[in-house]
Amino acid sequence: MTSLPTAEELRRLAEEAARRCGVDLDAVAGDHPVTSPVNGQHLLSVRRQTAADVAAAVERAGAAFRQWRTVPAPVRGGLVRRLGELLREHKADLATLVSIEVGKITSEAAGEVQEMIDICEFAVGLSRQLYGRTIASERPGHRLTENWHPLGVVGVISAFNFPVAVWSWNTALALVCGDPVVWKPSELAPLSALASAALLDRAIAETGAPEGLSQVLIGGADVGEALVDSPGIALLSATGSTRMGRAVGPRVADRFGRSLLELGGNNAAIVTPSADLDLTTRGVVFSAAGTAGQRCTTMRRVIVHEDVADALVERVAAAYRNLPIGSPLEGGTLVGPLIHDAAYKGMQDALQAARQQGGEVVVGGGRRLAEEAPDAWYAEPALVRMPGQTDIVRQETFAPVLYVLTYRTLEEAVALNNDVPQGLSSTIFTSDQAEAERFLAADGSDCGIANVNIGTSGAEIGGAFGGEKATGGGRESGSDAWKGYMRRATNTINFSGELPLAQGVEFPI
Ligand code: UN1
Repeated sequence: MTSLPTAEELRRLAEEAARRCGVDLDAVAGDHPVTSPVNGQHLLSVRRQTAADVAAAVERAGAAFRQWRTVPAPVRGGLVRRLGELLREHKADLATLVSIEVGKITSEAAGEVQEMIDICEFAVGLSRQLYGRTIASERPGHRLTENWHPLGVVGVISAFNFPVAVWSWNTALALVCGDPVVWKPSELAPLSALASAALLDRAIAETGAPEGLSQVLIGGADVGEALVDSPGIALLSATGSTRMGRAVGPRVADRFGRSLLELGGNNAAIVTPSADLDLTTRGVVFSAAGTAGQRCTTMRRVIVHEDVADALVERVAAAYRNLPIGSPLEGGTLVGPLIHDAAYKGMQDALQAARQQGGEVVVGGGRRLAEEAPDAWYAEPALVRMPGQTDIVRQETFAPVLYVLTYRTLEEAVALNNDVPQGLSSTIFTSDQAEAERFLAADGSDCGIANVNIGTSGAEIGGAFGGEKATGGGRESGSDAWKGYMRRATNTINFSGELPLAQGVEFPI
């Protein structure tokens, strides 16, 4: 493994990539520091908005809404088509920014931008398919239909771990649905956000769409809170911790706003005796150690049948021992840094708690590259055997810690899968179709995502993405998640010349 890039190298790479995407770095200069987890060093600073700026941004978006809602949806799709083209053109630039700001390895950073391109293509198709229904009316000479209309301004609060894709899921759908977007990106990844927004601004200018459709607010919790409380935000889509969602949900509900919450996960794999252990090992290691354990879909628990537990642990441990950990910008690296010191500390605290609760750390947990980069936090993914589903296992630690539990019966395994507060993603590795079906059935996994013979992470954009319980219940991305971005109007049209009342009611006057 060669050494980590210097701050100068990262700064130059980031500035060049941001400029190519259309960011005017002089115009956005300010006092909000951008630090790279790759070497833990300060790169540059950008301007920070305050709560006072939120009202103005929401107002501009509101003005754009009043125009945009009357533009035919397929025409709105033209804007998203152009955005998709620009994202394709600048895929490598955006991926570089994502790697530098949040430490994703090159392939995963490019994959994140690919998700953005994919959702744009999905949304363009959708712009001709915002279907309502025709419903049989019980009255003669009446037509009963359903129409979907633009909802209003969408607020997006996104997290560091998918600093741009989650915005694009919301934005591509919102725009074809007729809604402007006000975005508060993670304060840890402002450049990736400014670059994405610059591409959208260019698409807006080129297609003649209203300027106010896209607003970005770089800032901290005060900006997020102002967005949450803003009456001009019709839908607030927030990704982050369960603690954040618990604060946001009731505040939005209090003003009768809509919220879409994507919160914590505690995703498990059940591994049955008939599982192909080589395939299982690959699926487990990608989902547990990939993205340095910092996806909301990261696999945090393996619930393995006692007959194959030792064999699986041996395979996963062997893979963990060989994981290339280091600079995410270097080809061949599979595990980059944690986002910051607090993430590393959280991981160490979880490992200590696991040991106290009877766990045994089989491999990993140590720190790497500390001498070379004392402010960067490279951690060895940890594999921990646990005697049961103790308190620490039931919590989400946003770091690469994989707990292994054993089971005897499938009922027991499914009960363990479900017996955590969160309900995002889950999977079963098996060659037995009946076992797979039992896992997917109504009394099987209680998660929003339930897979067979793949990991818990890395979902495609075509399906609805989200989870139950403490995960927040929101669904974004594919399938019919677009309905969350529109309002439904039920229309009854009478062409009979009479006035028959429903339910046989008589009202002679
Ligand atoms: C997230 O971690 O917030 O399924 C989103 C996945 C990605 C999205 C993750 N497509 O892992």
